[in-house]
Amino acid sequence: LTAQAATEMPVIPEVQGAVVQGDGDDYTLKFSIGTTQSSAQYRGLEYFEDIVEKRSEGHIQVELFHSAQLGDDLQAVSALQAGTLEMTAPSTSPLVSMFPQFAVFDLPFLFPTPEVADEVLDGEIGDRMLETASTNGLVAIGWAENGYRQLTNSKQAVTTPGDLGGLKVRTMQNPIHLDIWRTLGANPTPMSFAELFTALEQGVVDGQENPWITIQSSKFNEVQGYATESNHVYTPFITLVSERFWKKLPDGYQQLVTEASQQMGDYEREVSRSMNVQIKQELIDEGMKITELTPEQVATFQNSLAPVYDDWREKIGGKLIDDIRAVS
Ligand code: EAX
Repeated sequence: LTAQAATEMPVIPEVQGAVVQGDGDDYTLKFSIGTTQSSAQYRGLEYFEDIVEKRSEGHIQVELFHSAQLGDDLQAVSALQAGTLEMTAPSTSPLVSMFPQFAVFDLPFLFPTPEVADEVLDGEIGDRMLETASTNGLVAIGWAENGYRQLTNSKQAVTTPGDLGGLKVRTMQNPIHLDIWRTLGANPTPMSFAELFTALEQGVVDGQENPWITIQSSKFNEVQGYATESNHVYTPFITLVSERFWKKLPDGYQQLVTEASQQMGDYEREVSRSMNVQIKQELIDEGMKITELTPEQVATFQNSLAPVYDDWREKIGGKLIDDIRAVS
């Protein structure tokens, strides 16, 4: 399966662009993420490494870390602020406590298609958000895709909110996600992604929600027999740099890192979309019971979540939501 997956995957593109002259100094750029080495995200990082090392002629050495080796999402962000880690790319959701506007991405069923998400993130709204997030020791330079989230659990097939009664669901550390699962009747517990496999394995929680790629690459399917293709939230990844590191970089290298992060984002989205389809099929082949919701069943979830949407619309501000809606 792995060999087959590799042949169908968008290949890593040739590095484009001229060599960039720095200031003669050498730099080490440690880039850490929470997902594993077999994630679409990690493939994106490999491309980033390739671009930055080639175009700086090795003056910037990129070191990649996966599986939260250097800390979970929030710890990695703190490390950027402290200047002990140069780059990370978390989901936007755990960062809502720092950047309240990111909450908009956690609204249920906001993005009808990935292309709409691309248009919003790569357009004026996304640019504005990168600016807003470039504070407190962080420089935000680009977007990539975590993707549409699907519910998994160890107990039973879930096709209606009624099936969720009392189910212990891990959520990201984010108040909207907590509200979503509470409103649907589940019993949500926020925790970092780094703790999740163990919590599922030990039955601390019965279920979780993440895109298909993460479900497989983090081996959640080994401890979760059921999945529901709910597509309830589309989560972006945001690419962040330590401001302390950024200030040391000559302008040309800042430009190079920014371009590389954008190229990484474009490539990673392609890989993610291709893997997503393939991996869903692999999970089915491996015996996971996946329920595909009918449009009517999706509507039932949407209707149940209308109060969450309305409540957070007020807190987030209707203008931003309307601007995003106008894109789709
Ligand atoms: O960033 O916490 C989560 O479930 C995220 O989807 C995961 O960390 C990937």
